[in-house]
Amino acid sequence: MSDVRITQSVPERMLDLLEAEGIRHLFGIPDPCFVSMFLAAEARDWVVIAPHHEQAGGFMADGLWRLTGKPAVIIGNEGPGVANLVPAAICAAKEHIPTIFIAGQRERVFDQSVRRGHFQYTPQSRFFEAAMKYVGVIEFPQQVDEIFHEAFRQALSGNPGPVYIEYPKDYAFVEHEFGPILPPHKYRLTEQKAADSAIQKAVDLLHEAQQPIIFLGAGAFSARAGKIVEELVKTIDCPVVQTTSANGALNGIAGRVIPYATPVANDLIADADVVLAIGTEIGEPVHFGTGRHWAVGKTDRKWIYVERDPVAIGANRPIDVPLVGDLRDIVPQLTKVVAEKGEVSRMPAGFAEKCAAFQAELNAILESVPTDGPIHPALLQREATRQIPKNSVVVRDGGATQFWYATFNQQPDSEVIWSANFGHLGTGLPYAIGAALAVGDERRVVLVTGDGSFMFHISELETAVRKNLPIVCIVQSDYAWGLEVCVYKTIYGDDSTETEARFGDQIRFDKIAEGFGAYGEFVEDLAEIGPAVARAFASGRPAVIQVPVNSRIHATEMPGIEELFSWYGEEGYSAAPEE
Ligand SMILES: Cc1ncc(C[n+]2csc(CCOP(=O)(O)OP(=O)(O)O)c2C)c(N)n1
Repeated sequence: MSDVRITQSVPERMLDLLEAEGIRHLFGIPDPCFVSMFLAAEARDWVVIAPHHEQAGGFMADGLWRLTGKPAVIIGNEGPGVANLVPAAICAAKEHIPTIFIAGQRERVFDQSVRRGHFQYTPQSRFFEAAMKYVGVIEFPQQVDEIFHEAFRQALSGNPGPVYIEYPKDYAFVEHEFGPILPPHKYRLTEQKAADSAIQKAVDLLHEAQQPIIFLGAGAFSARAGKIVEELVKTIDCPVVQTTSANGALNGIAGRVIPYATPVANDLIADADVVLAIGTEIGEPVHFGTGRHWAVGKTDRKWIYVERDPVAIGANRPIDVPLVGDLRDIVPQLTKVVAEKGEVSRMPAGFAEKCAAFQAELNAILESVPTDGPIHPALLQREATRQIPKNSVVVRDGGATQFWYATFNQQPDSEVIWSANFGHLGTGLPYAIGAALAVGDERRVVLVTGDGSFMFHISELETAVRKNLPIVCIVQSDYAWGLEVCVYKTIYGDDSTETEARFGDQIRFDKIAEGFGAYGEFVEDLAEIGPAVARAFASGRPAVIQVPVNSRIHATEMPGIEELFSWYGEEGYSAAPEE
């Protein structure tokens, strides 16, 4: 090993260690622990982004990861700033996001202090222990490298997840003599192929199958593995059923990809005798691969599972061929061996016609809904999403709104992100900011959100304005926690009191947007939705289009709500463990 020694400040060292992992963004609010780090980052041409709430900053880091496949960093100020990070930590853990949380802390002398009542001091690392894959507290400068290396090792090995590093103010301006900066492959696993024998077994199964399908989840999306998965799909020549968190991961193989829980996907699953699952937990929203749609047709179908975490194998359902490792390495392995076996087309007859028939059914619904009175949510989604440029990133947030978007979206050629595992409302605008930082001027970012969710972090509109991120926000406004209105009505009937589920109907998001320096429009006329959304894109600024909708229909006629209810019932959990 090189014995080069580098004398540098601890914050500079932390930046070097982050840079070694390809990180060039810092989310966080400045404070004495971090001001020197922020200045040093800017001097290196990093992008420093101060959110208005640390929790939102954590969500921004999440959005950046999903669109780049590189971990991102959120910083919290000693005491309350760190406390505000806890919800983002829990969400990142559930969503498997390897965000690096760096927490400022008061000087180490307070740790063992007998006297009580130190301002902004609390032994804060313990609050993160349950959520984090690793909690590392820097006691001395000479530990900085090993703690950062362990953090990246843990965050990015197995199933990704968040880590916490605490850094005391003692070292904000201290210099230390460090060794050379190591590249990631020297301190963590950066490549993980599956055993050749397992690949062979999987390929044999695929080769013998009558109707194989690929079942694709979020892992393929955030691993940015679209192109290599497309190669595999073309080589096996089979259809893909994708979960809602893989939407848009594949965009070069039109006509082969279908969302889970649609009639076409249900038929495919019923006929499938081999499932190749990639980048999915096979969790509750997909009925653990055993309940509901999986309980129909060839239920003795074989499962091949590409998964990084060895202890996930067999946990949710029995697996015939586990392929343990990084899907970015395993997918090309599979493609190569499948290709060597020779091509056999496995696209089911009539697949394209079935997809077209399903689309025609949805179009017929759109033609049949009322066009007078308050705007029908399906028509809002049709009119607004028609304006979304191809190859955009769409962020979903809200409850009922998400069902309307998912069913009536007219721009299938978008990557879609949302908090699909945790269902954490308020992630939308921050995710959109992270996504916009990732895609830069190349692509547009659109937020489709319910109004309640939008208000969690509405102040981040100012962040979008400050950072010139022209995110277009389409707010489906029912002036209520719509999905909760649905719950009240389902349990207590149509005339029930919906205690605290409704807001005042005077809220004007367009004016709030203008107040932050963004573009805003309030649209009550169906014919004006499209032009207003087009003007929002053309403004080149962050923009908010608020469309009040028929609040009764919004909350009571959601398409696909039975899928959500099915997760909790007989078709979900209780059907899971046995084959
Ligand atoms: C942080 C958080 N708080 C509460 C909930 C429970 N919840 C799920 S949907 C929903 C209503 C969402 O309302 P809104 O954002 O207005 O969207 P809509 O349902 O009207 O489309 C609530 C409160 C949640 N998922 N996340």
